[in-house]
Amino acid sequence: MGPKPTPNEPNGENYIRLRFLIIGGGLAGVTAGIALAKHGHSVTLLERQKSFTELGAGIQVPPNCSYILKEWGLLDILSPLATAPQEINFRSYRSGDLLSQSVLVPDMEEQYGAPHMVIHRGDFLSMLLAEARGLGVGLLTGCNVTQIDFTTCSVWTANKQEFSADVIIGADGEESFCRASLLGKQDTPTCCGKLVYRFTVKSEVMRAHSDTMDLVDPPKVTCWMGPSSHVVCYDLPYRGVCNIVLTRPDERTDFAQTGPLPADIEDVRYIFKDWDPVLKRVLDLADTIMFWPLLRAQETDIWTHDSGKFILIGDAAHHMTPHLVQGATQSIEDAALLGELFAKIKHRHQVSDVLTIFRDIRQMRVAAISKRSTQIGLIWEFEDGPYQRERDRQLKEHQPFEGYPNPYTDSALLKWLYKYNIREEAELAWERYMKGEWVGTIGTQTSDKQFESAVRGTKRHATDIS
Ligand SMILES: *[C@@H]1O[C@H](CO)[C@@H](O)[C@H](O)[C@H]1NC(C)=O
Ligand SMILES: CC(=O)N[C@H]1CO[C@H](CO)[C@@H](O)[C@@H]1O
Repeated sequence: MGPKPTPNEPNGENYIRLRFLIIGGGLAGVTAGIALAKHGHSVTLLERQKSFTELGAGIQVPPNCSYILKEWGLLDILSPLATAPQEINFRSYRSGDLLSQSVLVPDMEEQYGAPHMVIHRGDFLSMLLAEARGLGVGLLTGCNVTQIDFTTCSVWTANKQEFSADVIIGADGEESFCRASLLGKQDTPTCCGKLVYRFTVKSEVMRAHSDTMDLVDPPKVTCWMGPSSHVVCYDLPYRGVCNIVLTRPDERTDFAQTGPLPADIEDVRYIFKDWDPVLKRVLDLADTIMFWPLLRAQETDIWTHDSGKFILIGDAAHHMTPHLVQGATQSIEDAALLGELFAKIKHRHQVSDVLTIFRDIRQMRVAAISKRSTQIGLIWEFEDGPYQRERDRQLKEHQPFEGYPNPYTDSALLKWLYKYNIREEAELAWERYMKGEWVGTIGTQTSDKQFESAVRGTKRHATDIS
């Protein structure tokens, strides 16, 4: 007996219910769980920690991410926990001069159909977990997957529990066991020469000082551009804390663990001693600062296994610099596209094709966004000198143009980032697939039975090219 079709279930009587196993309970895994369960699939999620946790305080949710949440009916639950900053201000690191300003309210919602928001990561994850639970996703903690059989689609945890499914999704973050297992080699990410410091200051304390008051009231995002460094600050009123993130270069690679690690506050104050007095004031208000070395995994285009039953998503598959605040958004776009594509599946043997289509679509978009994010990072972090002066002149004196250093006023970029429609993308892809025009797929030309015998003993892809 099949489950009753949900309003989100476009396949009606034809639909098949697949069993998904998601490894990793961060934003990518939990949102994938939601997207798949919404389309009637059965989902079990395995988290290795004893509880679900998100490290770091704030996260920015740009319009296209909030748009997906809106489509899932979650915007009303999210809104009271989140804040829509009025504007983003880019400032010079030394003088604090305003270089460029983008108005976010109401512009983002008017132009892109959903607001740009900021929220505490913990609140965001809790809200998503509640939704996943409500949709019947099995959420299991303390399940440290230590072995995967890609062919039989089974996994084993450190305490010898076995789970199996029709499809396995590896969503276990940057330091991904799934990726190492897929590549068949140790794949420890390495430090990429940058540190990120994070701390919070009580909003009321920020508000009590005349020099820091403006950073939280009215709500806004402030970004200082400095040499090889940048700093982002915004208030999280629901938590009553202001979130501050600082990056700076650091060549050390010998950190005992990957973070969070406690930083010496005096060191941090010293490093930023030549910066805007307002930022120095904020640093004076800090009581603890944690830091993380930024990690970089080997780039890999291999996201799928030849078995056709496994895919990597989220940070386990792709990672990017934080400059377009698209890291979490790209994970959630992964989730949304998985949901849309697996809503269309009609036969079991199409699973491997869906994963191929997913991979092809996502790799192209993620690579382009990642490249752009890295470019913007380089521009934001020019050393003092002619390039920095010219950048600041462009910001101060020029109307926005394509490639402008303030990405939030680059309408060509925003259109590409935010007008991207996952549902349309999935529709078009499915049409092409059904016409037999998706290279690397097989499913439209065969039946489940023929497919089984055709692939038995055959390697599907000689190599995994994108
Ligand atoms: C999971 O298992 C691996 C391998 O045994 C171990 O190194 C790691 O610390 C474990 N993680 C957790 C959270 O238990
Ligand atoms: C992924 C996604 O849902 N994209 C949306 C981004 O926002 C525009 C509105 O500006 C929508 O049309 C897209 O569907």
